[in-house]
Amino acid sequence: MLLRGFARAADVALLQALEGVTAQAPLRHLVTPGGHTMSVAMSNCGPLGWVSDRNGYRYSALDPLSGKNWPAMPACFVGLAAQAAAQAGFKNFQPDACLINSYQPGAKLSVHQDKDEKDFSAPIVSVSLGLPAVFLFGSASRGDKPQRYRLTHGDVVGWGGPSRLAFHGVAPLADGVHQLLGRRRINLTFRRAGRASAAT
Ligand code: MD3
Ligand code: FE
Repeated sequence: MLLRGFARAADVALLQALEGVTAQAPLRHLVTPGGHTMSVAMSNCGPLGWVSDRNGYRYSALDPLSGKNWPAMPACFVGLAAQAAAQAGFKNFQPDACLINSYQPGAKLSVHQDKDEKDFSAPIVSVSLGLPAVFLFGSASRGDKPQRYRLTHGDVVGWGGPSRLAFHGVAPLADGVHQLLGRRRINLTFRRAGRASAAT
């Protein structure tokens, strides 16, 4: 479900909270198991963070750069993710991981599935900030031609049910200047990476 502009009213608060997070856990370019350095810079907040290195992809409670826990998820992040999930029909979404993706012009994310989480019944909620991106949304099989969506500042998307394991990616970011973020796009993806939370 695409919620156009859902995060717009909170943009300044989100970016301010993000600065606090990246001051503790800086954005960095991870290396894939195949030895390629990713063009997207990443960090995390919350109990679990997604990491990649020569040994594989996984979620870790510790930031490999600092050896310490990832910073806590700011309250404005959690609130927005839960509100968006509810709007998309997922009650009680309690994310335990927030991956922060930072794109500069030319950065891209090749088509992939998100399969490193334990709980596929939970949705993924993504928040786009800054420069617009072309999001590629495929089906459950890699070969199908993906649909293209332009995601702009403040757009929020909830992916659940049959979409949860869809192939997806981001086309190389076109250059531009955004009023708040300059030559940059930030995407926050909220996930349930560990085991399912108890129903309430
Ligand atoms: C659809 N990020 O971090 S967010 C990723 O814009 C990722 O940075 C992209 O793909 C970005 O893994 C897209 C939207 C998204 C995230 C997870 C999904 C879409 C998804 C999982 C399943 C289906
Ligand atoms: Fe993904």
